[in-house]
Amino acid sequence: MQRRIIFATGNEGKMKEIRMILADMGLPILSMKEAGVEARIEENGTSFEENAIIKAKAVMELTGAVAMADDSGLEIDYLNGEPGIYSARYMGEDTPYEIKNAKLLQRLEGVPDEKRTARFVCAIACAFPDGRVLTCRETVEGRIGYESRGNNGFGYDPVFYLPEYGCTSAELTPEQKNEISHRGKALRKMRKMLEETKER
Ligand code: ITT
Repeated sequence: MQRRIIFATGNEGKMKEIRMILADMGLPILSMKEAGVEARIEENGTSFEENAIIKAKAVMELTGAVAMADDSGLEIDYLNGEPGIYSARYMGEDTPYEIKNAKLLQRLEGVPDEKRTARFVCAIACAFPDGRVLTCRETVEGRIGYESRGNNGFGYDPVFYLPEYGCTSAELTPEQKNEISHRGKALRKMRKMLEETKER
């Protein structure tokens, strides 16, 4: 069987970034769609790691191939970590991000700079057919801005302000975002873990 990794995500924004970040991995990275996997996986874990493992294992079991998954989200300190693991489901899965982002800005109206701290979190899980599972987690720290800005990226990027860059993550180029993002850092860490365990 040809060696490949199936990425257990239905999120096109994530998949685009994953392809760029793992471009030099040396083996094919297929989306579920490309692998012909159709699955509605219930993410009923209580942490990013648990949900990443649930998704990776489900696709590994369906295909018999090595499967990876990304579970990620935005934690806003002023909102006690909301939306967190519920980031995709916040205000409903199908609600446009212009509305979700506007709601977050409204909930932080009048909140001063120093209390607007937030981070994107990304947990990556890799599930092997022999039952082993590897996980890792990375974050990127920032603040919730005062308005939506930028057209790059996806999801909450337009309201995630990076003070060191003076812009939101939706105003970074895809290369810049992948260099510093929770997802970029976590996927590079996972690639290293795979190389170290020689399980690529
Ligand atoms: P899959 O489970 O199919 O991968 P999903 O979108 O449901 O897709 P998650 O459950 O991991 O994935 O939810 C992640 C959500 O967190 C995502 O939908 C965005 O709302 C947000 N998010 C994660 N990473 C982000 C990023 O880099 N930029 C903007 N928003 C992000």
